Amino acid sequence: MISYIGIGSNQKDPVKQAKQAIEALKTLTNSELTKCSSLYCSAPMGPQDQPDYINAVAEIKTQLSALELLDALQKIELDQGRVRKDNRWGPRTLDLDIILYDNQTIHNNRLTIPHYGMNTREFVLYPLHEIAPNLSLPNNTLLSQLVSLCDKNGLTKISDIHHNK
Ligand code: ROI
Repeated sequence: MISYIGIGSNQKDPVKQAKQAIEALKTLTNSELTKCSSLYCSAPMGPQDQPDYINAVAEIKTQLSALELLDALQKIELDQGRVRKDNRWGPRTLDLDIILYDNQTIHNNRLTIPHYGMNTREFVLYPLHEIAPNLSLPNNTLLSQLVSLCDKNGLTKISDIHHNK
């Protein structure tokens, strides 16, 4: 299966968190990291009294089921100091979301795939489009169509030159 993972952080050196998450994704069992977008800086969606976010999207090829993948991603979040509390819209050290899994639509108590917010979130659509320009969603919507309808809202690509890597 091909799956796309959204990466987000706005705490404790977000660039470092995002890079560390990408390294962790490379070590997922029965999986292979096949592509990764640039890192992007985005304005917070939700309460504005929190720092800007660093966002990216990774493509992985995996034999894990969607729920096994979710478990593995939540373990990475915890390893990187994620504290799950009442902060649904608040700052986080690391958020890893399954954006898409194969061409599947999944609804259960732990997962909604495609990710419910992806169609309107510039910090998901633009990085995803960078690595998968010809993608279509399970309902046959073209990603490029969603991107063309989505305001960038100040989203900027971070040039790695400034982050000595
Ligand atoms: N805002 C931005 N820009 N990026 C995120 O990854 C992000 N994640 C969240 C909320 C709080 C909705 N806002 C975000 O979970």
